[in-house]
Amino acid sequence: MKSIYAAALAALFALPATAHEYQAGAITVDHPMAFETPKTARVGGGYLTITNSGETADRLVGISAEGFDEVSLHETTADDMGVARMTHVEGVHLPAGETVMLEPGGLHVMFMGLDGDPFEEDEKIPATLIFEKAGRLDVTFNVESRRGHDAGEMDHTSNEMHH
Ligand SMILES: [Cu+2]
Repeated sequence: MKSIYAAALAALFALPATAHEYQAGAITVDHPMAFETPKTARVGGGYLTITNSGETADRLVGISAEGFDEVSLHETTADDMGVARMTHVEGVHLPAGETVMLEPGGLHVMFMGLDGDPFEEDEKIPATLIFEKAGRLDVTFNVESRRGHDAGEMDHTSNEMHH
């Protein structure tokens, strides 16, 4: 088992410099990030991984960040025709002992009101996540380049909003 442990440890230290995590009670938030957006984008998506290592379920009930018209929780779903739509969600259920990903094509944070001020690579976006039980947690979303990511993530650069 020792070699597996060593490999895991090596992998840990091999994480890119952009990896970062935050903790509040039983909740760990890993690597909040957003992709850079085109200059004309009005909205930008935010992504993160939430692990609830507690014995009871929790819930992400909101997010706030200064400098935006609105920041909310969204989910992208495909309708019967395969057309992607974004809908506002009231909260994200965080079952005990489980990890929930907010990622492109699924649950995500939507930063609205970017008009004229796009997300740029290496920009940092301070935000506060609000959990029902764990309370408030200040995090920083790191803006990353789209290079190396496929077009499947492009839905958040669209100027179209579907509700
Ligand atoms: Cu959205």
